[in-house]
Amino acid sequence: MKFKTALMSATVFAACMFGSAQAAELVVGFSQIGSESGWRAAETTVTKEEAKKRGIDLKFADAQQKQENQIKAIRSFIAQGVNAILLAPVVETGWDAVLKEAKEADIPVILLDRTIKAPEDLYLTAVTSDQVHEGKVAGDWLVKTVADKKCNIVELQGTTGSSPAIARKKGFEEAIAGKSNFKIVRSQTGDFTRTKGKEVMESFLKAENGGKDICALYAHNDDMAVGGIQAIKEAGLKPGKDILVVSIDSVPDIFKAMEAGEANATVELTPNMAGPAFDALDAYLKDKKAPAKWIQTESKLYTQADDPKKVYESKKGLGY
Ligand code: GZL
Repeated sequence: MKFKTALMSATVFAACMFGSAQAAELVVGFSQIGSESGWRAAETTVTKEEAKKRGIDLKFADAQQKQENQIKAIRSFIAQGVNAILLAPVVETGWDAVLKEAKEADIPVILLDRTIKAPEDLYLTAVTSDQVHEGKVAGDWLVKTVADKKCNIVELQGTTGSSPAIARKKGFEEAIAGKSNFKIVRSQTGDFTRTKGKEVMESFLKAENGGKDICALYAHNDDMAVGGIQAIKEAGLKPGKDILVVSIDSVPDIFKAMEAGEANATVELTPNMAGPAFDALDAYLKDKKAPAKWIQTESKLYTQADDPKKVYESKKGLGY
């Protein structure tokens, strides 16, 4: 009998023997990337809340943006004999070996908010948005807003090698493809953080005639956009007017910037990936029916026309 099954039976046996009628508590390991952005911190908050609501014992590990720390955490979860593992994979590649170990230990793995390049049988399902679509929505908004004027764009990319950075770039480029007046003139990673976003935007402004030649900033997340907005202001230009600002996540602070006229559009990403993940896990453990390999979350465009103050308030309690 596999180690895990034996452990589960022993737990259930103990529960029956000592009268605690409630089902054996699920133990789930969560390998989180870190806390690089407001959205990431909200995802952690919501995941812990969703686990508590369900009586799940969540073992949390913060990898501080390092894949090797995520791999170590997964190995530790396997050694502890957890019932399942949640993984928010910092980059797309390098997961096959450790996920094979989880599979051999009969521990299902669910991916949160990013995807990986690995055989699909190595994970139960992935709960993510359509990240190419997010980039396309951002690009379509800019094309509609600028119409046929010349528009030189600077791009703050997410973490190099991560699925959102690759996909959001692809989607945005699809939106401006074939439109000769739109051109990405500078593109560099800001690693999804405000600090790096500001630093890289400063270099873009210097390189582009103090920013006078820049029509728009496209940032793969709001945190880098907020950093970029700071840099634009320090360069003596008006973000949201001299340089349009479009990004992704819809964290509360981007609505504060919108209210001040300093940001123009954002594509919403829910921080609640854990709810659908735990529901899929529950169904799977009950009847071993595998869920679809992709559970897609919604993407919604917000602009200054959407009452930013009201949206900011509505975000309270949703992990922010
Ligand atoms: C996207 C997610 C990204 C967010 C960033 O699904 O992985 O990571 O857009 C976060 O804010 O750093």
